[in-house]
Amino acid sequence: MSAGTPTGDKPSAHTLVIIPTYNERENIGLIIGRLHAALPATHVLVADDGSPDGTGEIVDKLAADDPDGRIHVLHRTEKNGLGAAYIAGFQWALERDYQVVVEMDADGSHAPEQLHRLLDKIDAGADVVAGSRYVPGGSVVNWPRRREILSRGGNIYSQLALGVKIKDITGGYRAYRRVVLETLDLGAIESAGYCFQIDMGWRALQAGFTMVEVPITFTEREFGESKMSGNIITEAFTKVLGWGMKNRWNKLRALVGKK
Ligand SMILES: Nc1nc2c(ncn2[C@@H]2O[C@H](COP(=O)(O)OP(=O)(O)OP(=O)(O)O)[C@@H](O)[C@H]2O)c(=O)[nH]1
Ligand SMILES: [Mg+2]
Repeated sequence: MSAGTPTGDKPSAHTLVIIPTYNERENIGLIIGRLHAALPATHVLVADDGSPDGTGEIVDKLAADDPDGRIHVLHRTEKNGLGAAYIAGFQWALERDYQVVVEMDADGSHAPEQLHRLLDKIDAGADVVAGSRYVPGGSVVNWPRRREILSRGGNIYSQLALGVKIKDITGGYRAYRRVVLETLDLGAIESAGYCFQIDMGWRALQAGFTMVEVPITFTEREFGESKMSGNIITEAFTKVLGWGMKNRWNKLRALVGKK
């Protein structure tokens, strides 16, 4: 058993990994197989938005064939963005007794073999753990220059606009302690794409939860299509600016009110 294998009554012994999917038939079986090879006791919920390529049905079959009942599927009827799929998955997790909920992409960008790094920090007391490309030891594999500039720029922009020290607040490899999801008003989150991770992180920090980063190796997808679009980037840009300004305004008002 490796150092990172969850045992006993640690929160990580009750982990659900949520994987949102839209047309990931080449990837989904591979990623679930890798996850269970790395951490056999972990449960998975695939939140599929009615993928036309049959991803949902592939997972139905994997679930039926898993004697340990670790694989679950949420069949959603419309493509509504990764954020809405995660919210539905979080609600599903909270109706059951999972203690840790993980976000992971289907496309292999988030290595299941590194999940223990996130879970170890949860077991050590962190509320939210972000897998980070931009802390020492973190890295990105196979990214075109343009993509890296966009990601680094988005993170620097978010740090400045929100005044937070998280180096990779846009990343989508995260672990949440159950209480965080119970506390946040999940129904109020509207962010669809890229912005969803910033939104969740910002809300958790605002609510007073601790967020720590652990280094990860992020590998760009080999199979299937990217869903990144101009709309997603514009949404993030304007929303983050709005949150930062609102926060500073509230602080200023509180300061003036005290005088
Ligand atoms: N359920 C659901 N999942 C989605 C949707 N859009 C994206 N996803 C999934 O969310 C995860 C991340 O999407 P990607 O297309 O990899 O986005 P990305 O990582 O920003 O883009 P790439 O760098 O090109 O991979 C993948 O598992 C997708 O299948 C959606 O509308 N609904
Ligand atoms: Mg991806």
